[in-house]
Amino acid sequence: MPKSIVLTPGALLAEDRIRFADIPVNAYARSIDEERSVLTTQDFLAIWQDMAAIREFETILSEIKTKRVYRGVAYDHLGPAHLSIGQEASAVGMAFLLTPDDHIYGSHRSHGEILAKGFSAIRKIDERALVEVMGSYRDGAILRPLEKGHRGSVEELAIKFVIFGAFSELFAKETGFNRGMGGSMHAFFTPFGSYPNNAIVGGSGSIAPGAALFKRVNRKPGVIVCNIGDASFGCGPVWEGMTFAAMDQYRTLWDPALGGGLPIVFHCMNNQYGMGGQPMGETMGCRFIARIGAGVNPEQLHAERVNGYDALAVIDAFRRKIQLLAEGKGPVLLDTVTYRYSGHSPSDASSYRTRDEVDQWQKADSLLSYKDTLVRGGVFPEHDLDEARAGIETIVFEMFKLAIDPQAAPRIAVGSDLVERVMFSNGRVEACDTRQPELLQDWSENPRVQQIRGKIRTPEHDGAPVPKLKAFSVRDAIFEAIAYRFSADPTLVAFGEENRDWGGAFGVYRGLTEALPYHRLFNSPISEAAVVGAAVGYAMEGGRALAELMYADFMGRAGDEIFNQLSKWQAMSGGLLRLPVVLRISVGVKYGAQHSQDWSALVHHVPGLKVVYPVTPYDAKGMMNAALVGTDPVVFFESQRLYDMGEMFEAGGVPEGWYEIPIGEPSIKKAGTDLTIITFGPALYTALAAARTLEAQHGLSVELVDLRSANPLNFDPLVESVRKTGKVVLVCEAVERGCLMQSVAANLTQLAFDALDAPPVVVGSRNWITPAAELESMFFPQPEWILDAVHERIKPLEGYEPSTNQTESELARRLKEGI
Ligand SMILES: Cc1ncc(C[n+]2csc(CCOP(=O)(O)OP(=O)(O)O)c2C)c(N)n1
Ligand SMILES: [Mg+2]
Repeated sequence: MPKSIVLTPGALLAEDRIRFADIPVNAYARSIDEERSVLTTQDFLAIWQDMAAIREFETILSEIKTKRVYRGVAYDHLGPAHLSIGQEASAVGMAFLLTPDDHIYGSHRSHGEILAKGFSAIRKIDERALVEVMGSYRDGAILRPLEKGHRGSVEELAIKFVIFGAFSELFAKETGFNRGMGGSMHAFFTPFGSYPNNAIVGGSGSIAPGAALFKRVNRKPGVIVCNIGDASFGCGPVWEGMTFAAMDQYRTLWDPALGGGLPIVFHCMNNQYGMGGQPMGETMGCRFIARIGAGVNPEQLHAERVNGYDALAVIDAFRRKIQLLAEGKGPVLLDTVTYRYSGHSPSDASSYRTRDEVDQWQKADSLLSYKDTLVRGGVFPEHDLDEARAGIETIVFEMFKLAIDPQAAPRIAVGSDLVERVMFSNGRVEACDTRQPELLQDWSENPRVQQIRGKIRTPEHDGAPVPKLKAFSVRDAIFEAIAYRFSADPTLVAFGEENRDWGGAFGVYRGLTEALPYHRLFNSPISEAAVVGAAVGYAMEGGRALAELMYADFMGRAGDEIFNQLSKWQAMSGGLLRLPVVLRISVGVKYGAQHSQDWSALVHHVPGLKVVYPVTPYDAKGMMNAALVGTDPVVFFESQRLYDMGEMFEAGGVPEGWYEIPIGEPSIKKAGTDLTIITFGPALYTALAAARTLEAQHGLSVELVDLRSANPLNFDPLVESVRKTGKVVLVCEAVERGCLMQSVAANLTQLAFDALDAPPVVVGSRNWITPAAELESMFFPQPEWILDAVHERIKPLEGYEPSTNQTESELARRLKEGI
């Protein structure tokens, strides 16, 4: 809570009443003559053509999915096709006024939106720039097949480009916008302002606010539109995204020069259904999605419900809403009423609605009614409109044929390493923008920096171990790396719960509050999904984000954002997006079952994430430095047990200046010849204690290796160590079943089987809930567990009496019982 906003009982306990304003429903009532004052004849025609193009695009897909042929052309499309036949007016109305600087994020049903956005952008970009965009995009890979035989204008070529790029993407062709790596539900084309569409219902709800944040923080022109369905408003992350976007602080605490509230429209493509569930009347209770705005902020998100069967009504609403965003009055919620006649997907038997209902909407079809409006209004004779529609339909059909042509639009060869290459970007970027980073003070004046200056960075001082209070700690190390990066990269922002005045839940950010303006370090709502989602959106737009989850246990709250969004977008974009996001996750102790779990195994299992867990000040600083100049998403675990830990291993101490520790390189903390102990996380210190006993009392020379990284991971030093010792124990604090060490053990068995005297032994926490602080020694691996495991399963220690049961039969029993 910022001290500048004072809360008094006098004000808060006074009698009052919460008032709501009316939310307009289908209030549009402009005549065609009134529209003529803001739209040109060309505009009216463009709206018509865009709707017709989308209708034809989706009709072709519908026919080939259900009949495998369209107008005599056969094609078997294996992937999904969530069609939006019936929704064209809402897509075109949404996109019509947007410029290429305005970015749309969408859903699994967004073909119409990316086409509409592309067509709209083409009309706002001059010919030279269009040629440049198409020619440079992936070195002309999409453009080349189109140029042959094209005789029309550059604008027509660009229209073909959009349709061909979209069809190709759906059909997993190399000529797709995203090289076929995204497909129907994820396709997008950033140069025309369409950004990722999301197969996770409501997925864009938490991501798009991060994109809007990027616009504000970096003073970029344009607005963000988050196109999601009506049923998506039942998703928690969508609510979190709206809450994040509507935080008071943008207007109460941030520099007004940034522009105020986030420039985002949550745009409900309200087609009345989920798959078959009906939000209105069945699965939700709000009746109108627009009502939700009233619960979010006093402005009620400027919510409005508009007739999405009338493109002109939607355009009118967007014109007014974009103006509000420009005035800093965002965010906005727009509830656009539409209907899809097509099934949810080709397997949809429409068992949830009557034929009569569909017929009524088809009679009210937006193309028919729009045509009628234009003809009656004397804008165009019917014949001209029919001709224009036939013309665009021909182009769509031609582009379909080109996209299924294996010569013009090849698929990546089976055996290609493309997917492998796009999993990580492996880049290095010092600064994501050229402007001066904003800081409120010189670091030399910063109280935290001054405090750190007096600390001892080496394992020993004057021949004695360094007392805890004087030691340069893991907490200081992470702070130092982050503080440096804030001076280097102007786009870097950090946010999460209790990040600012509190100094981060565990004090890592103490000192940053004085140094950074609000927009570079801020408290988020308790919305883990929005914290991670916004970091993803911020990075998609070109910035670098540092997000924080207070406890690893809360990863579940941001599950989709970590497992499906942060991890996958680099690859699903075909390598076009980079996601420089560092997600700091603190692993708890002493707080029991829901606050003390090491969930590193979950993220290790998910492709597309770099995962690290440094536990010494030297490693923590060097790896945070590496993570914050890289271009990949990094999950950065930190142990609450170790924030105060000083350096114990690096004789030269922790450098004050810049250095990097490459992600993926294990560290040999102590050399030895008889036994290898590999650790991950705080188990390093447990293993060190065990190693000392093994050496002192049993004459075993122990090599101690800290993985530091879970993924990527260079196995060479591990194999080398095991080849030398022939024996290996792997220790971590995650529950033993399914932990990272099981996977490392299995790989070592593959890679060094011939050198092993015994199978690798994994010592993890018990397969239980984490018990109370007083009982933790029953749960987390203790040094004696390691000795017992060595004695029972690797090499009997002479005269040794184990104190716990680490035998194979006990392992089998536990596995059988599931505990
Ligand atoms: C998180 C998640 N839950 C469920 C699904 C399966 N699913 C796909 S589309 C859909 C309905 C979505 O309805 P809505 O948000 O209204 O969008 P529409 O399909 O109507 O465009 C469902 C349940 C999913 N893809 N993601
Ligand atoms: Mg819907």
